[in-house]
Amino acid sequence: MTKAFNPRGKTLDDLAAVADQFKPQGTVLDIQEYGNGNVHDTFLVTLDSNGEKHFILQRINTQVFRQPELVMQNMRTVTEHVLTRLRHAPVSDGRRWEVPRVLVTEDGRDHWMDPGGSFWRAISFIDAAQSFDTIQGMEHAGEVGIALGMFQSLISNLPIERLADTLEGFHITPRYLRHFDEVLAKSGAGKSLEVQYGLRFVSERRVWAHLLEDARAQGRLWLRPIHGDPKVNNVMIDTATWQAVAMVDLDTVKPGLVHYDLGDCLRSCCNPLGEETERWETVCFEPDLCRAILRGYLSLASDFLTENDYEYLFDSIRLIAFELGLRFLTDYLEGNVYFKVRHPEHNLARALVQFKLTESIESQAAVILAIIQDVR
Ligand code: GN1
Ligand code: MG
Repeated sequence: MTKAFNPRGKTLDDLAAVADQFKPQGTVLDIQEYGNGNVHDTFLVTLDSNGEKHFILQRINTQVFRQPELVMQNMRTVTEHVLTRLRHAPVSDGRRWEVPRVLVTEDGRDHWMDPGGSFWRAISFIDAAQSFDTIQGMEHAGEVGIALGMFQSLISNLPIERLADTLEGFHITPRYLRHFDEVLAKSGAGKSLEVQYGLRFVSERRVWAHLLEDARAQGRLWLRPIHGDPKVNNVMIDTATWQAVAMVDLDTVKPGLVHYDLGDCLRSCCNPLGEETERWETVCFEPDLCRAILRGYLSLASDFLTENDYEYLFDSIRLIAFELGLRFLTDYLEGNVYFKVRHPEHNLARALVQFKLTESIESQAAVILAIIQDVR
């Protein structure tokens, strides 16, 4: 996971000075860029310490999260809620379950603004655990499902009024469609064959793409606290037991439909080639992985799911894959203003992966629906 050091305009000394704001229990030995996040800049800080040897340092992308203070507020609300709950009722099967903690500055603040106006925060590191960018097999899939079920069930009694909406429109597919139309109207002529395929793909599904929001408007589905980004590499796996031990990346914890979470988790995990593959033509959705994830998930989530929730499960898998493809394609057409890219065509390639995955989900609808029936 750790990549070669790339300070993004900051020297190691600059970053160490930022890290020092968060009262590390020891001297900073090393700072490396960490993980594959598409939005923030993330670093792993290593300390010379007898206590915790690592923590995560992040520069928040304030172009995406316009009110980063609210992101931190939500994160504190959620972690405190979960820790209190776990103190009163520890996880029943004795599994290790951890919650990333927000680290504070000398004066007790949950972030630090550098003189250039960048918003920095620090989060504890989940030790003796690792995450993977692609699914490693059936057992891993089952553990990812358990992690999502555990996370949602631990926050299921947190009133949504206590969570701010930190990213308006997040996972509201009709809003992404509207934005796509605006961007398309402004973009020039001369579209490559891949872009034409993408445009056709979107236009053939736009009426259907309203269905989750319609169900919400009709009162068939309702808002609950959700993770918002439960993709495969946000689940930490214990390196000794191979059990899931934590869900990280709590930026998008906010009120939403649990369907966004489940759809996102399944579109991420059931694509064994991963969302960054260059072999987009061969991307497919693996139903056996879907079964393993749903089994793990429902072992904890079946208590709070309703009949209507089940009714929209298949569509949510299809929809979130489609939606992410739409978001990547829009960003490509807009000039890569949202997701970080390594080359100009990166977001187009990512969009094609999600569209191929959507096609694979559609062509296996009967199989996936049967699995949903089966695991209930
Ligand atoms: C973004 O930054 P990262 O990798 O945690 C995005 C998710 C996407 C994901 C796709 C706030 O998450 O919605 O599913 O990329 N987060 C935001 O990899 O837009
Ligand atoms: Mg994220």
